[in-house]
Amino acid sequence: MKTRAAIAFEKSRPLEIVELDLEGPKQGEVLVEVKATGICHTDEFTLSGADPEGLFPAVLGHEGAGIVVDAGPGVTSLRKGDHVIPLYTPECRNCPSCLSRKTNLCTAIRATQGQGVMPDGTSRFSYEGRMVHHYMGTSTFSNYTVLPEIAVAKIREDAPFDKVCYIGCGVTTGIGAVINTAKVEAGATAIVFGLGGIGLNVIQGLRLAGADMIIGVDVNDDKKAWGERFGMTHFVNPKEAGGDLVAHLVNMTKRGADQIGGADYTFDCTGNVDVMRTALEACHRGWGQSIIIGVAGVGQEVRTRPFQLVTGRVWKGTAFGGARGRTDVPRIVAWYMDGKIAIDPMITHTMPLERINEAFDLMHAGKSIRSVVVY
Ligand code: NAD
Ligand code: AHE
Ligand code: ZN
Repeated sequence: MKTRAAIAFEKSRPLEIVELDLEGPKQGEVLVEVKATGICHTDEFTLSGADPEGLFPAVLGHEGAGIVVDAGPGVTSLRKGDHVIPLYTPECRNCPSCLSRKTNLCTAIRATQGQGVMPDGTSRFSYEGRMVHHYMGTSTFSNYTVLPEIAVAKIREDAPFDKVCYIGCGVTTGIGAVINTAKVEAGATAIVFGLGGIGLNVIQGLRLAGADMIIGVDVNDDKKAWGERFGMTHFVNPKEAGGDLVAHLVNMTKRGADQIGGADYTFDCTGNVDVMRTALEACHRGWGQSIIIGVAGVGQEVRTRPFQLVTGRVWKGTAFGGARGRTDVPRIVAWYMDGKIAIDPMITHTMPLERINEAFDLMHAGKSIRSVVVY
């Protein structure tokens, strides 16, 4: 069949809207009509050429929602008409990682996913006879996409596609980082670095968990009002921290008889390795945990004095907020439908596929929180 899609032919070039050839679903796969897709900073990261796993040409996009329109042989848990969210972190419930109950990082199809192909080693996408890569196993910048059954969460039918697509990455990552990875407790003190599409969801997760002090840090002053809307209690622009951001944040979080400062939890939502270091060092000695969410480009490495860890600070990372997609995503959709979490105000722009490059321009200019393409 033919499908309208935005292709990344090469790094750092605008996406091109073309008619692609798409093969139907094979064993264990489903064909999904994507109704809407968000544009996450990670799409930009890969398009920029910074992603060590980046492959071109590719159909990017990993934050979608849509409807199953066909199922290949052997598919048992989905059928035509099901409303779904594609999962870049699948949940096979059978691999050693799924069975460990210690991680959400299912390994069933991770190798082929990283090679831009389906689990049988081939791509379903082609253009003018040339193979086009899948991306993160989802490729939601195509109106139709093929997905392995284990990489699809079935959701309720009354959930609006143009909003719940954001649960396919940003919402789940931010809230999950708080609840699943950090396991933040009521009364905690937290610092969130980077108040974009992920950071604001960390903030709403912290409010949900009952954190007392929620400090937001961003180089863009416009983000102060955004953070406050979702529960941020204090804002810091690093430029106004007197040259030593760690000392400034530690000072702000001083409490107790010994007046030792530092947050119980910090979250990097920037992907900047210097910010990651600041986030770790702004943690409370003895127990503070710093969670890395941002993804850093090829060749980038984190650094700190080992003494920071010797004195009890903990460095952790999280992918997809530690969520097990087929189990957790339908629950997060229900939280949204019940009004427990906000999504609508964070979707600042919607556009047709033809204007998808504007979403990247808005992101670069710091003018959007989330842009969503509606097919
Ligand atoms: P975004 O562009 O919407 O937001 C980034 C924010 O960081 C912006 O507000 C920007 O002003 C701010 N910022 C940039 N440099 C800063 C600095 N030095 N100090 C403070 N603030 C700074 O991006 P997003 O969609 O929120 O994504 C954030 C990061 O999370 C990206 O690296 C993305 O790739 C990553 N991500 C990771 C996961 C995961 O599963 N681990 C999931 C989604 C996104
Ligand atoms: N491919 C990159 C890393 C990119 C990355 O870390 N991706 C996150 C999701 S970001 C979603 O917006 C992730 O899930 N990572 C775990 C995994 O298995 O990919 C690189 O550095 O090679
Ligand atoms: Zn993402």
